Amino acid sequence: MSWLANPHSSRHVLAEQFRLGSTATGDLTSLLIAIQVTSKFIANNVRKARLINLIGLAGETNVQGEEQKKLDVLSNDIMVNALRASGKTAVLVSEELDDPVIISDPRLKGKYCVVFDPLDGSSNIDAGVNIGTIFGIYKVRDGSTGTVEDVLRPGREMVAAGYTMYGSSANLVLSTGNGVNGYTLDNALGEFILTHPDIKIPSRGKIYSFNEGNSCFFHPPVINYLNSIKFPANNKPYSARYIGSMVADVHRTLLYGGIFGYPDDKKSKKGKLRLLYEAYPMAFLTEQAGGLATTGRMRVLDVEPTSIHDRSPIFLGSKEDVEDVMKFYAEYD
Ligand code: AFP
Repeated sequence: MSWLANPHSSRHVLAEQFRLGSTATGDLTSLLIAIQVTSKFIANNVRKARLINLIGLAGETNVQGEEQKKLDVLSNDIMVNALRASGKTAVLVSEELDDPVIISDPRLKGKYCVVFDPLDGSSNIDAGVNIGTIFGIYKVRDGSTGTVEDVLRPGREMVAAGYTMYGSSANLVLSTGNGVNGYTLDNALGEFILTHPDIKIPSRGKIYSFNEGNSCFFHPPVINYLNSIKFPANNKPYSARYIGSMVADVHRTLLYGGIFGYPDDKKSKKGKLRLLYEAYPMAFLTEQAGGLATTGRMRVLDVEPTSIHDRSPIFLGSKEDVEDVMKFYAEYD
């Protein structure tokens, strides 16, 4: 098995770093190791949540107007504290915080910016459904001391992106721009083991993943696309799978192929999902795995953000499936 030759993910991350070029200093590796530690911490809390009374609301509302769960708040604190303490970051953006965190202490300031959703899919927590942490990493612009402008940049400028899914096991899926690797947390060793090297999405899948409960709001290209895969000429309709937890829906799409979509519609003018810390990292991983990610009209990674909590429509997955949905959009332009 491939992981026997290269058993520890931190060692694998180091190997990735060497491929980034001679100017690499190891800072990105250190930052990725800090993120791995936060994932272990959060995974541990998710597993024990019911037992240590972490299920339920924290009594606050986040910037999206959503009620925060205790685990959301705790996961956010873990991420902010660990990333600040890593000494490798300059700017942090979290789904749970209205404003970016600017690291001002010169002893802690680094050259990377991390955008993250500490616990995505948290409405599923109480039901024990898979949830996850999503993150994307930018390097501060040349000459910048670390401002919000360093993260108001298209996703194509990210230097790394990934997620950790907390399910029957904790799975870390990561790209530093050289393909995508998947790691599984071995609880006995306390290490993420490389179990899914060089993930590639099949060029076409058989599964679609949309919240069709919103169908009455969908625009014609989406309705027509969905009809084309549910009532196909060849009588082989796609299967529907929708968990409502982006990390889990994207994880399945990366491994099995098919398409995940959360479009804009008559009710949600820009869709629901957040650009910086949901759409960009997942689009980055999808492209690195050989798939595509589009808003319907343009590449997700080319969208220019205007604020840190921007939303964006997204369709991602197998290349041919995403091209199909783009054709339906092209008919309406
Ligand atoms: P929560 O964190 O509020 O559960 O939202 C999860 C999420 O942002 C994303 O993970 C899902 O793909 C999407 O929302 C599901 O949204 P719907 O419930 O509208 O289908």
